[in-house]
Amino acid sequence: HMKSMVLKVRGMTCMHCKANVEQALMQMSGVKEAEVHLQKGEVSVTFDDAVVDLEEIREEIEEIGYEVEG
Ligand code: 9UX
Repeated sequence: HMKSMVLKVRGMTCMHCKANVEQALMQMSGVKEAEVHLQKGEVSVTFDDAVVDLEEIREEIEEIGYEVEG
């Protein structure tokens, strides 16, 4: 079923960072929504947990150069 999470992510400082993270996540199968809030250093993601899991989402964010907290 659909699940929404907010991740704390370090290193997102400009509009390109925002677009990079949102586009990388939106390209993953199972991800329905991804939105970066730069000032808060947060990524909101909505995904189908039958298709993709949080660990894969974390790995994708780290792969493109940002650091997921926790
Ligand atoms: Mo902006 Mo983000 O120049 O990694 S793309 S800082």
